[in-house]
Amino acid sequence: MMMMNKKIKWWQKSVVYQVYPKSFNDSNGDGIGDIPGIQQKLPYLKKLGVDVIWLNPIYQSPQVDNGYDISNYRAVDPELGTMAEFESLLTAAHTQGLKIILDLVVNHTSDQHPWFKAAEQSKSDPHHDYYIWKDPVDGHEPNNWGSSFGGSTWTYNQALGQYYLHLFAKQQPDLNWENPKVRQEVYDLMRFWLDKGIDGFRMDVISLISKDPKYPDGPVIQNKKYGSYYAGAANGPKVHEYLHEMYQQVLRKYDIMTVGETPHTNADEAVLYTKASRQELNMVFHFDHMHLDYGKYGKFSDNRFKLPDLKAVLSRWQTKMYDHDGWNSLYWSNHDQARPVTRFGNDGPFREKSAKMLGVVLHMLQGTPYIYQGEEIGMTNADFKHIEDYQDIETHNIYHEFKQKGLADDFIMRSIYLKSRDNARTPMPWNAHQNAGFTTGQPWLKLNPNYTAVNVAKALADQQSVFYFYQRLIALRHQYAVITTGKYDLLNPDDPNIYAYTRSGDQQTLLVVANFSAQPQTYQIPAKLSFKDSKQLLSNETSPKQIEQQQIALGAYGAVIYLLN
Ligand code: TEU
Ligand code: CA
Repeated sequence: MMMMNKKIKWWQKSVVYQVYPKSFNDSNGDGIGDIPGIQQKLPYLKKLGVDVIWLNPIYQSPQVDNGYDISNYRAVDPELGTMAEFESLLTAAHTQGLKIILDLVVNHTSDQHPWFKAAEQSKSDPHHDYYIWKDPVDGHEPNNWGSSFGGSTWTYNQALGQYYLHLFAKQQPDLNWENPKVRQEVYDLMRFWLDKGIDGFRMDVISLISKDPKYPDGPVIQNKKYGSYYAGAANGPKVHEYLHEMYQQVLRKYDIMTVGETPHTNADEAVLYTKASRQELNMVFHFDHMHLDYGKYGKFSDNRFKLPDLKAVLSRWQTKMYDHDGWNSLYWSNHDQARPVTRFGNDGPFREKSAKMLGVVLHMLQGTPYIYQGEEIGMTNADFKHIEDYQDIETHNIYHEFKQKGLADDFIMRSIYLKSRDNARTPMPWNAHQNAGFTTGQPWLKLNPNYTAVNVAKALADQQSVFYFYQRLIALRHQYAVITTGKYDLLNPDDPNIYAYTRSGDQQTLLVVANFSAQPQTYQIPAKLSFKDSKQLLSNETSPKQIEQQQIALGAYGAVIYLLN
């Protein structure tokens, strides 16, 4: 209803492809993916049919957190290329009809950023107040907050006699958004990139930029040494004021898209970020479906999600955004998450089939879909046997934390296999040759050992591959307006195996039915759903699935999309 009498924005009709530059394609044999490497692969992305490319941080960085620790916002990291190479990539992308959005990481900088270097020199340096410093309380940290990567969020500076705040690693000090000079610095650097012609930003942990001035202790969950910082840092008192100011001063002047990464934000809060009339962001990434398999130690667990919970989460967001003129971003994974076939599908005998099924479920929802590199060929988690094979700071920290707790090695390595961010970061397998065609040198992170079976060359040579199925899903979105504008209705909240929903527009209704189990299932279409004809638009089954007597029979991980009239 909301959408129909409104002009649809380009980013509402777009599909985004996320490129993790370090792991995409290495053009110069140093083992690290780079910007010219991305440019070489633009025809591949064009063939897939996506509209927008999101690049993880490409800025100068000591790489403590793979580019999320920035030491110069106006320079390209030499490992990834030069500014001239970035400009060439942007021009080439635009020439081919692809847009590029960059990652904006402004909750924190690197501790090697000149602002922080100056801030550490003295309390009277004007840059001191660019960061968040607190005096000790009774000789201790000002509160109990624990950092996302383990340990306290506070690090003591002996010379100054003060603690500084870092919600992530200690090399990632948080910026003080209360200081208007900091905000102006941020707006300036945004203009620097927007004036080069980029098409928008993905904003890292933007829900965390405004801290509760009381810095209250956070709740301590079972088995944790530190309290959570979320209560005092997520969706803080001024976050909407800051984003509206950013909109007024910067965003509204450009035809761009913005997507905020917003940990610890529920659907009600997301309306405040994305409702068009509030003039903040276009959409946000929430984590509700990513939390369904958390366990007693948080993210690192060997739990598996339950389908009714997944349906409840996705349905809540679909309805909330539709009813309140917000907009969804849709994703199964990204550079911080496990591979979807392993996590939500079946990476054994039904790898390709379940990858396609997951594609159906996500791509027929309302919102802007994001495809994380490798998802379009059904990449799986990397089963590394040794902790030394992992590179990620979060993985190493959790390994030591779990060891100290005395947890069993089996559980530690299994939860790392299931959840490590490196699952998503293994280099892109382009072919079955040495180093999967990713590099002629030594890859910075090991390849997924299954690259001879799961790679791009193989997918491109097989008309039945996940790649061509994703290509069809993207084409459907471009063809049928109902996928962008239709109203969403969940048909079967409690069914533990099947996810069935409709998208209804003025003229057309889509029916999507997907089997999340390895057993055949029959879905009974509810009587209230009346239609004269049904046309199958796409299925991952080999033979077409007819609707007979209001029933649809699906094989293991089968999925089907019908157009009902
Ligand atoms: O991630 C923010 C975030 O919420 C993380 O805590 C995320 O939940 C975690 O990585 C999951 O294990 C963003 C970036 O996407 C991530 O790569 C960065 O490390 C982080 O911010 C700090 O910039
Ligand atoms: Ca390189």
